[in-house]
Amino acid sequence: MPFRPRYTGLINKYRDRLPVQDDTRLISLGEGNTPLIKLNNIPGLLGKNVDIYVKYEGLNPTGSFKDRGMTMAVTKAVEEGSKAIICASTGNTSAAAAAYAARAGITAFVLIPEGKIAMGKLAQAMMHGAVVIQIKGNFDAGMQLVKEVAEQAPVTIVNSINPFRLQGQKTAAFEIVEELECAPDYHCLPVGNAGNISAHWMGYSEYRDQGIVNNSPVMVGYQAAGSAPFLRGHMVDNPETVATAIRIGHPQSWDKAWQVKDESGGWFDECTDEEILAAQKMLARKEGIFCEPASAASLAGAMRDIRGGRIPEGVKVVCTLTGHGLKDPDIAIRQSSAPPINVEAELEAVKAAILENMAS
Ligand code: AN7
Repeated sequence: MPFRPRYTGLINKYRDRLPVQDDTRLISLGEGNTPLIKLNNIPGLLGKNVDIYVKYEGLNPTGSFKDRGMTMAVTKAVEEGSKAIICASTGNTSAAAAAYAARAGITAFVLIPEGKIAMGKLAQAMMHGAVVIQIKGNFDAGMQLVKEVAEQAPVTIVNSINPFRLQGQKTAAFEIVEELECAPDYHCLPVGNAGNISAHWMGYSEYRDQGIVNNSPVMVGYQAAGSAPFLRGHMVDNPETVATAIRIGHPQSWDKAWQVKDESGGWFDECTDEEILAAQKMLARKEGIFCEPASAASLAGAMRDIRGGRIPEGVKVVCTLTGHGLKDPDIAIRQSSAPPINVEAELEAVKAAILENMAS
């Protein structure tokens, strides 16, 4: 047969490694199976001999890695008879919760910080029919409220404190190992609540402990400088960053993430907003890959550590690009160096614009 079985999502692919039964009704949108793209141009620009791969999680159904966790969380919520889910979110979790709830035919309540989530994410939550509750406070305040309200109302929390979320998200590590036929030497991620870095480490550890591979990566987490509790060593009360997805001062997976750092021999570091935006732009212009600002923190940090030698030459580095660039069109347009050229709809004017702008 020239045909392969249709890909039907990560729970079906990894069902023997996930907490589901044979007869569990799967709530899936075909998430996972995202490309691992080897960068062609950036290593040369750094003047270093390293293999950098990006795991393009922006190509999940709702445009971020959250879908990996949400397919599991909503599948289990429905299995347990829940009729409503709830989350606090900087945007991507709310988009994923809204979509998977729609798919399942249940209600999603999402608490978001007013004025601080990217336009694409708000559009998604609204379009999928979630009940969007904007609070006059940040993600951390929303998270606290969600925990309190879930004790008094029949709603299932689908933030990453829901253990099924991390189970789903660990499959990204499986995919990387399968493609590289080994674990990478270094794996760099942006860190907000630190759920994703913890989930990746679970996945890598599982494959290593079961002898599927004999190595596991050094895990490196990068935070935005204005929202960097792991660098400060304590919670941060008024986090700020252009990368609104990781504008989080009270990470929910605090202990887990420190354990990941220790067990993997890794580290945390911080990137300024300028470094994050520069990396986002470099990836878009030199490699043709568009990620959102938070995602670019992984590459911004990795590039700095490769230049400085903390990540040595001759190694394989994977950077997770957690969300798609289209999530946040405002930031992209605002920092674009080449605004559109306005001309009359005439041949001479278009020709002149082309000749003036030919790369020499
Ligand atoms: C693009 O949507 O917390 O360290 O509420 O959207 O696992 O929290 C988003 C987090 C990185 C950080 N990149 O991941 C939310 C939310 C993007 C993100 C992170 C987020 P964690």
